[in-house]
Amino acid sequence: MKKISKIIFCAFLISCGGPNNGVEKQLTNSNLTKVQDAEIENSKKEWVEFEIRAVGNTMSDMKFDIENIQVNNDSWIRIILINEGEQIAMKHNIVFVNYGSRKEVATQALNAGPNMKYVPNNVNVIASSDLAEPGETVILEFKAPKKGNYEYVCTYPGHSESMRGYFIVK
Ligand SMILES: [Cu+2]
Repeated sequence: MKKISKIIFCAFLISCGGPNNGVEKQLTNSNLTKVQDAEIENSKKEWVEFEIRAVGNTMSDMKFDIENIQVNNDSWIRIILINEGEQIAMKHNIVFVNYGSRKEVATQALNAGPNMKYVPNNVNVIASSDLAEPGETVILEFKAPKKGNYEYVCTYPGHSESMRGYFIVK
């Protein structure tokens, strides 16, 4: 157990470009190759990043500040969701769903509840973030689905009608 945790820790240091004087020696060759392969694989990905702010402090003025996103179908998407809300009811997530399934997913989210972070098991869900408390930032990374039209929505109870946007994969 001790050895495994050491290897994981070393891999973490290397992948972060942190101080690694001598730690390579503690990695087996195959582990080192895996780390390098992962880095090469990662550098080949075409990442597109969006900073989306959840703004507003009431049920009537809360919204995402970006309501339209377009990406190419081979891209990897990084969503940085910044919750600028200050009120306790301003808990937000961002859930990407198939076009037309927003209401269905949001309704099921009520039953999914806090243990499932208000994200139901539904085939229409493509990717979903953690819940961001007021003032928090969460990051969601996923590979673009096939070309087509999609939507995104905050599935926290009562938010799905005003907190939403369109996601287009070209
Ligand atoms: Cu919300």
